[in-house]
Amino acid sequence: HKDVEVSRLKERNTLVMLNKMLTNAPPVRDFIGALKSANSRTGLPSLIAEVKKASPSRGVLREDFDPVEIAIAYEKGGAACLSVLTDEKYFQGSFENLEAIRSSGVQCPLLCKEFVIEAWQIYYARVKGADAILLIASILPDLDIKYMLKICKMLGLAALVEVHDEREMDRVLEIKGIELIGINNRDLATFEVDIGNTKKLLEGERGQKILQKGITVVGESGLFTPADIAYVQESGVKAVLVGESIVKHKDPTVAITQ
Ligand code: IGP
Repeated sequence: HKDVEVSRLKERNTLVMLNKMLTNAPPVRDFIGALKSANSRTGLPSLIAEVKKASPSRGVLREDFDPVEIAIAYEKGGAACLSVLTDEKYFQGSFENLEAIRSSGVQCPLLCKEFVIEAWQIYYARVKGADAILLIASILPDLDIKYMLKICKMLGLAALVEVHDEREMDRVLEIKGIELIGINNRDLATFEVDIGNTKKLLEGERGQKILQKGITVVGESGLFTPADIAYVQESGVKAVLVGESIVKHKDPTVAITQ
């Protein structure tokens, strides 16, 4: 009983502390707005370019990884927004990277890529300069997603709600207030990639429902060539999230413009 009491107090202290830090947090930029305007300007899916050092399935992607340098190169290449891995355990990312990119003068809105399971992580992301946060449906019960969407709203952050299969898509389509859905082509449990997944989840009634609700859809993972992008665009996505293929390129600016 005492342990529970102590951990509650600790959590309360953390939130009080984070609340104080919020007064010094930089202003939030419009993540979804940036995606929409790039898409309507070019007629192509807008790009969320990912600052990713390593992944559990591919190991280290770039030996000379410098997060700020890569972020600047992405912006120069025309990315609408950036995604910054902050997870340390699997992706060798960090909140320091997020903070460094935010204070480097890069203007693109930033998505914090973290495995969020507790509310304080969202506050923390905001404090470190995020404009949007990832919520992964496969690791969050509906009730948590609803609760976390409220927190995002309160903080002014956009939420990218990520799904991988029909069941998860149907779950999140029942939740009110979702504006941005990511369809992951990679199965986080097996690392298997199928870029046809985006299309599959947008077919038929589901696609209609998403359109009606005015939700912006992002096609995520496993996209390497212009043909891959064209393929997911056909299924109706307004944005794509790309990591490996551009972070590995000698010059990430060139990688984007190709
Ligand atoms: C980028 P890729 O295949 O272009 O490097 O994928 C991005 O979609 C991927 O990193 C990702 C991810 C995630 C990472 C999608 N959802 C959830 C960590 C957690």
